[in-house]
Amino acid sequence: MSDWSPEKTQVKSWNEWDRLRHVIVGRADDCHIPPEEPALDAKVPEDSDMRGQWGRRPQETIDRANELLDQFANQLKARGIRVDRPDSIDHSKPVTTPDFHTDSQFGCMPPRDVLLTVGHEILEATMSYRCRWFEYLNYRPLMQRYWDEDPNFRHEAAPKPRLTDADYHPDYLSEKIGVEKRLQWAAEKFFVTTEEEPLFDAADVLRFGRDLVVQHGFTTNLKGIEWLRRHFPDHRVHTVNFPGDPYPIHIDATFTPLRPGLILNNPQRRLPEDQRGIFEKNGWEIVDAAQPAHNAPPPLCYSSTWLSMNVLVLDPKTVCVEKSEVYQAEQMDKLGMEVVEVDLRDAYAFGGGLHCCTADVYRDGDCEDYFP
Ligand code: ABU
Repeated sequence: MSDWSPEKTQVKSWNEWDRLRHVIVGRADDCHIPPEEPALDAKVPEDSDMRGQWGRRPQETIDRANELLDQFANQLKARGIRVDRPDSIDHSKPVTTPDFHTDSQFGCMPPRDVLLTVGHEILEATMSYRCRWFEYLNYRPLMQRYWDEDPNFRHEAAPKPRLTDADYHPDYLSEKIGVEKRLQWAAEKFFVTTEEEPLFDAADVLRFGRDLVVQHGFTTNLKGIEWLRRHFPDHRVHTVNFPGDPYPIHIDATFTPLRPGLILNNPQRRLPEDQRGIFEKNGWEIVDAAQPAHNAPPPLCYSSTWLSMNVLVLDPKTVCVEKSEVYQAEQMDKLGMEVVEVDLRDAYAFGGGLHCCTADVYRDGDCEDYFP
């Protein structure tokens, strides 16, 4: 039985697949390519067109991305889903703290990176890029509204990190590391971020009711995962890593739960055998995701071609898939999902795909134990 009412604001979401009723969709407004900084540089492939560039993104690309994001928001609304949008701050402003300075910020297209909804709580992540230190401000008007309108809403913020040079391994600062070396380091769990202080991005966390599955990689360190464990004492927190990814940030183009019992896994970034225990013991199937339809990401894009599997599940039988990702759509169909096609590829460069550009506010369902 759902207690959802469109007239009443309620924050509640325990997993990635129960029926979606209320969601935030990002905006491309004033999005910038930020100047060089350690954690961001480590993510940009050595042959990428992003290397050496920074500044406000061209207006025509911002307009096109906003057109697609507005269209996606309207598709969701037409299905009866309530949609809220952030209020963009001025991303051209520098970020200066007593510990660091960077000349511009990033944007507010991927709310999933910053906001982690667990039950009645929305938690603002620490973030691990200096240019994203103030990104939560884009969402504060929404958080204030939810606070005023929902007496059960818990608005939380993780401790802001200092992000001094001690947070980053200098080994990653060379431009010519090479993919082989990066893969070796990823397999050894040697990432760009150190264990100086807790760091995590919200998009490294997947919610499975009582269990949270968290990727250890460039944007989330072990102290960040330990912080989440202490912050959510009623949850079990599981650390995972995916050795086949030379640029490991964010779990949502790697491991995608579709419904209870079924997860898509990126075939280039398979979950190691020794981390599959809870899924196997409980009869969950982990299947290889279909190949992306594209050989390369669009221009000036941080993400990989695996945004093909960065889908938004609307309910356990319905999933939004990017329109050009025909192989992914075909696989979803075979897995018994109704596919909603969404045109978003021209917005990928602004911070990701359909999962990235959204953040849950309300899904039906309660906190279940899927791994008893
Ligand atoms: N934010 C999702 C990006 C992950 C990837 O580049 O594969």
